Amino acid sequence: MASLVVDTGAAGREAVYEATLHGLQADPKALPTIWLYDERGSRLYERITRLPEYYLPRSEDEILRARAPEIARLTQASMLAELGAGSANNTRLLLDTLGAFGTLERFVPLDVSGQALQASAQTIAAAYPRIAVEAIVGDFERDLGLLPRGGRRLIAFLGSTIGNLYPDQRATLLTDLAAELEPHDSLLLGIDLVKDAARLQAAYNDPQGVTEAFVRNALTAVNLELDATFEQQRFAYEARWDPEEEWMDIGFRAREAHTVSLSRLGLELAFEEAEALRVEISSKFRRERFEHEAATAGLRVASWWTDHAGDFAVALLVRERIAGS
Ligand code: AVJ
Repeated sequence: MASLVVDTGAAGREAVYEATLHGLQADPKALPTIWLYDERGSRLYERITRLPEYYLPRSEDEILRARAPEIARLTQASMLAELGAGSANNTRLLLDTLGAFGTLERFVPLDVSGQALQASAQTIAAAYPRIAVEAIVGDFERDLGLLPRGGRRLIAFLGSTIGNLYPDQRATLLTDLAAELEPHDSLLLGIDLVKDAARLQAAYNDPQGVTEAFVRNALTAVNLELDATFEQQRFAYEARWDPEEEWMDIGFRAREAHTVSLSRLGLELAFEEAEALRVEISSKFRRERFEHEAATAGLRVASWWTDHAGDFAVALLVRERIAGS
């Protein structure tokens, strides 16, 4: 049986509204990325993962398939915690291998979406009767302290979700993770790598328009929950590679000057013609810089694996031992 251990749902929504108010008043205007992942958004993201242009999940899968036995041997994990678990697709690969290796006792998925989490936790619990499944509804930027302690823990944060965070948020998360890690714990990160701009651009501009529908759904979700008046036809979808920041900048441009109201936030929002509304960034990484960032946070990259094409990396990190302690 899967059990729902903690539900931070209600408090979480207030934080989302606060962040939304904040983001929409910033320059450039931005909607928190979390609006992408309501039930419909999660289904659309599932479709994205099957698009030929969207290489990320297949590259990560190739790496995990090749390296799962090594990961099991190196970590000897008794607990697998997965941050932003979503539908937990790649997780099964880890569960299979860690389970067969014989050390694994519990699986702790943490996700903001209670519905998606409940469903996947139940499926996993049914498929792995010897593993205890303890789901946590929570936000990985706030709720790391809710992860159970003890044993050898492997905390997985896959799918390059870390790329959605701004550099300062990423530094905070890595520092928090370093603080959370006990000496025998480890962290498994999936990270997308910098590559040819045309391929990156194509991965977020599929001709079927699935990605556009996914990003547009954020406006629909905000309209529904915050009594907002975003009109789809007044915004053009835009996903472009920013070579300075080395991230995909994903969102909209206002087709004309107009005002949007968000009643529940008490906000009237004026857009100029061609003004941007960002919905997410998707940062791409380089090994050396990433290792430096990790070190600054108190983490050491113990292993770094890529797919055959060098598109994507999976990194295994441990807490950096501080000299003298
Ligand atoms: C789920 C964060 C990995 O950044 O590539 C896919 C989300 N957005 N297409 C990404 C996404 C548009 C995705 N992550």
